[in-house]
Amino acid sequence: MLRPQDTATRERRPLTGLWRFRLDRAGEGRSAEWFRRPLAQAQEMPVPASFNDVTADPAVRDHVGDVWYQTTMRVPRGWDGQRVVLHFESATHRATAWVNDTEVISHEGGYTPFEAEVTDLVQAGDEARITVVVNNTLSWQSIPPGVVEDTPEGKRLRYFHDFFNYAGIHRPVWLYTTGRCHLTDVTVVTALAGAHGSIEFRTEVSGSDGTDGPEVRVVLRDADGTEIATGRGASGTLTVANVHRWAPGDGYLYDLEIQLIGDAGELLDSYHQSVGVRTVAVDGTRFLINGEPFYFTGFGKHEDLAVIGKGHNDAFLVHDFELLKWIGANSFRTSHYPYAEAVLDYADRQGIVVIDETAAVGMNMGLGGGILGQQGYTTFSPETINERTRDGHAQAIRELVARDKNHPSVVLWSIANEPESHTEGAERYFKPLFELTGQLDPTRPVGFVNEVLASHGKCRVSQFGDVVMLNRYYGWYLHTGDLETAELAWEQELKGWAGEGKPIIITEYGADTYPGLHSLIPQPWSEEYQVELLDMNHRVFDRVDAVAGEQVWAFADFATASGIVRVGGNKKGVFTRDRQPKSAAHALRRRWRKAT
Ligand code: GCB
Repeated sequence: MLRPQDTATRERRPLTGLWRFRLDRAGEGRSAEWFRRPLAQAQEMPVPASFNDVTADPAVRDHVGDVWYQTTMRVPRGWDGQRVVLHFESATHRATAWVNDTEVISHEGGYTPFEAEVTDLVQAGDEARITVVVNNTLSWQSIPPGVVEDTPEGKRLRYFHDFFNYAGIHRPVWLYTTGRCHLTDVTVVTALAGAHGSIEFRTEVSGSDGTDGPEVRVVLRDADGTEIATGRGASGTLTVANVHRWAPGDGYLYDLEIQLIGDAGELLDSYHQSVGVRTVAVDGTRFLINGEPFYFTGFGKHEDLAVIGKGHNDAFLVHDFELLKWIGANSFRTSHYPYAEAVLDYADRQGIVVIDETAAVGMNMGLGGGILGQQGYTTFSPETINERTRDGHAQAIRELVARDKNHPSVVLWSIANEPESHTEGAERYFKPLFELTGQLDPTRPVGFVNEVLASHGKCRVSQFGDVVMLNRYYGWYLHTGDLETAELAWEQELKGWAGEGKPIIITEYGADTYPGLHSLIPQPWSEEYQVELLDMNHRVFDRVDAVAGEQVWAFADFATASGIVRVGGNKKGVFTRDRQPKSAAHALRRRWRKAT
């Protein structure tokens, strides 16, 4: 699925702003067909945003079930004769949409796009009513999983991941046009040979009359807009002499314009694909970008902001990347779900490296939101996470790769965060998912993020990965407050992993830290302890050659479900939720800026 664009042949209108909104407390909206008329008893709700924290009403924040959104839009008069598509960048965790009285699409999964052609349902110059029911319930078959428990006070949603279950229309919604004959997909794969680069492209087209289809032409322009190569045919390879490589810290992009040309030479479609020419490979314990060893520095992040929750916000997008640069980070992981596409576009342009993760988080009944503790269920079983879950997980991987395959910033797929991975059930569950990811994208390494219950020697899933990704809380959940013991134990485990001969990326390490809390002899929760814990980790990493990267948990403090180990959310941020630095930010800046 291509992102909506304004081009010589395409036009798009955002459906952002205030929509009508209503909780469906009794779950009656679908049978009462609320989409047929203006939403009654509605309040206004911003799109994009999570709905949870916008109002002052706990019933909204903690609602479990359906919520309804509705807007109207006047279809531009000039769109007569065009193919019209309704496109959602995401709706969390599932949604069904109607245009006027007609259902047009349903989609499962909270962080990937979906769209429906609505040409026959709208009229250029007329208003169209767009209604969406969004559902935030999690089940054993959803990605991520969760359980709805019926209590005398109503439905309560229990989930096993450590961030608040924000929901709603988190990203922009678009109405856009194409001609009848249009491009439906493009894939680019780049390679380097000395000073030359090559761009292999493959296109897919729909809606053409003839058996031959339209002629496909491609034009490659450099960042100044100068044409440097052209090609013809649905697929092919372009060569770029003296290529300007995409590299960490140098987000140089070429523009590949794909044109569809009709029999009479008319332009049927034009679409622009950014291309960063770079290679990614794993060589023993080294992670290579453009053939050179790359060491990840940075964070696991969240899409998480006061009031707007997981809603995408351009000001914070730019600000967060400014902070990454300020601190000397060269990368981040989209923990624990695919982020808004605008984030990946920006990472491409900024030369920031991304580990791209699915929403498969919390598949581990030995943990509770990163914290050791039994959840009272069996992780993999016919009644819990089962083959149907795996089908959904496979679909989540397909949608992630389809969406993000052309981003040069994305160098590694993470297909799950901290699932149970020491059991036979886990091995059976994950093997086909690794195979699938490798087939979908043979150009990028694949991994998953391991947790300590499957420490070295116990994990039965890491055998399938190209890299080892470890989340470890030595000095926090393990050996709390005793950094000396933590250091020894951590080094011992890490040296075990190093023997596997794969690059090791430490995808999480850190300590909850209450900003402003100080202690002369560093104690857990103080700013000093966070600094010392990170220092201890760095000493260990620097002694193990196979370590190819360090990403601190977390970039910023974030909201979680309430619990006795969370103080107004998870406080492992190096920045506060409003992006002010804790002492650790300055310490990391000294380490990472020196290294680069
Ligand atoms: C983890 C999880 C992350 C949690 C973190 C913590 O291992 O991957 O989602 O937030 O630990 O702080 O406990």
